Amino acid sequence: MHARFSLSLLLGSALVLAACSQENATETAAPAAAPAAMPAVTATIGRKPAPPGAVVYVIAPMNLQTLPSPVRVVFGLQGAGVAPAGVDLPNTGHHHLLVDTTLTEFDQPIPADAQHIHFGLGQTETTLELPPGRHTLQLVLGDQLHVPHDPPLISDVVTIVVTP
Ligand SMILES: [Cu+2]
Repeated sequence: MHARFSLSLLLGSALVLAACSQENATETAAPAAAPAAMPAVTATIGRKPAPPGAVVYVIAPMNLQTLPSPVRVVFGLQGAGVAPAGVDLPNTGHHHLLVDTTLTEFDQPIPADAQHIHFGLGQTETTLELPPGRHTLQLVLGDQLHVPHDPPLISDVVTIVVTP
């Protein structure tokens, strides 16, 4: 039910109406009518609860390391599992690597661009081509819809210097 409902949200409100019970459909169509029962659209997208004690961290490179490009980045995750994007399993997610940026919006899908790299196949490492200079790396886990967990599972920032 949850997966079907979430997928339907991507496909449009018409499918939400078809997929959900009459009660939910009514609230989705008119969230202002029942603000206490279902706090608006954000809650219908929702955020997966983070498994208590779960930690995401950068295994390599080390903070303040100086190294040449390409840079091999290894993702660490404890207390939660890796699942491919689109797979709705409790206590799982897939990695996202933030390069020279950070995340400020946790209630919506993580952007997908050169600075927000998704590993939707469940990868746990990557190799980055980076220009010489100082760079920051940070990992954040996202759920099957690329939305951070609640609270977000986000790593410490790793700062590196790439040599010419
Ligand atoms: Cu993603």
